[in-house]
Amino acid sequence: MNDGLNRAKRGAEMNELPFIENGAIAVTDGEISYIGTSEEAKTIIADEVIDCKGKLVTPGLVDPHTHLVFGGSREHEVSLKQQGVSYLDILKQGGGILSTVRETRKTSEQSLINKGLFHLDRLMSYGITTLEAKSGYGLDKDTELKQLRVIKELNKQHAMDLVPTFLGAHAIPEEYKQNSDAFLQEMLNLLPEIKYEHLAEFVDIFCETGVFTVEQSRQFLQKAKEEGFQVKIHADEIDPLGGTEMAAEVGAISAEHLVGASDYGIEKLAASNTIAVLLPGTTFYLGKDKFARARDMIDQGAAVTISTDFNPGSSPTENIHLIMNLAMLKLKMTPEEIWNAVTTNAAYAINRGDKAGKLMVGREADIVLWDADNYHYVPYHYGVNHVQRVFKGGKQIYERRNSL
Ligand code: IZC
Ligand code: ZN
Repeated sequence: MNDGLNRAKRGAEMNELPFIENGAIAVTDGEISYIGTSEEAKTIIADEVIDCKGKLVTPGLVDPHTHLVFGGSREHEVSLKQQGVSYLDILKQGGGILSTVRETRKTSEQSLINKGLFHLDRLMSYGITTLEAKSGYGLDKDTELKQLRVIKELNKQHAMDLVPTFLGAHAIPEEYKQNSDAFLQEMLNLLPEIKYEHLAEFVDIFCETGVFTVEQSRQFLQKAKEEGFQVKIHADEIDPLGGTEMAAEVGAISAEHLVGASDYGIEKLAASNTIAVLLPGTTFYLGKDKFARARDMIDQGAAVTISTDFNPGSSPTENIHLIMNLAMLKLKMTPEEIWNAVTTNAAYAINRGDKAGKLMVGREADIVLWDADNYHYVPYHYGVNHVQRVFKGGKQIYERRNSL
């Protein structure tokens, strides 16, 4: 609903969730033409009426951080993890992201499209109607461009809206092991072509021990900005390097993970317009005890969103409802904060705040009908799918077979 804001909700605003008891929505030509009480809606003459009595109805969800397009999978690394080999050690040994890079390089464009459609259908079944998708499993010109073209094609072929991010700086490929600066320059050299072909809206980098330093990341993102891109950053995911404050300093649209953000980083973040994208599913799947400090961030006034981080290594799940459960249990977010996080704030984190994440007259009718009679129920009943029906631009794109 219209909250009167044309930016992400921050701090205490996140705890305000506008909702209508006994509400009704009318859709005309794919757009919302009425939203209000069902009493007032009685005068509307409709071709088709969907009875939502006793059901929660929300905007389509937005997932602001996925690594949707990849070859292969990484279940073979689970036993290594069980033996205590860390995520970053697996990467150092040439596995992890680099294993997915080898698979993605040898997978055809058509196979990546088929695989992407499969995962998109599953993401859609959880009520997601808009999502961000990153490249980053090519680390060479041909494969990075292949991934971005696949994302463009998926956006055409699938009902969901995809927003592309260039994450060429996701890891240091074997070929550049001794010269990460030269590799970053090679990725920067791709930007004019990416821009010209509208293949990405954002540029992202993995700032982490053994990957790219804070200074390399800062310079890389500044150059990407000069090329006309908005920037994102994987920051302080595993080691606390100070990427959080750097994201605020370079004016990143969003900073992702932030598990190791320092007091200073949180302070800088809260004073900036950078949106914190928190990924509790990843922390859970990496087997860590310490989660991102969402409470401190929100209480100090930051804008926060959450995401699946869907990827084959650190978060192999499309289940955004599980992420909502974890946000409640581990990030100590309130149901109101969680719903704002997966709708309007997620949309702003990918520059779609004026299109997605709110139910408003004049907007595309991206609507989810839930098997729940109140919004507290979804983060509470954990690990399962609560969606009954999903509509994109007024058209039904998903329906559960047996519903309550
Ligand atoms: O494939 O491991 N953190 N990138 C940075 C990832 C997780 C995805 C992966
Ligand atoms: Zn990521």
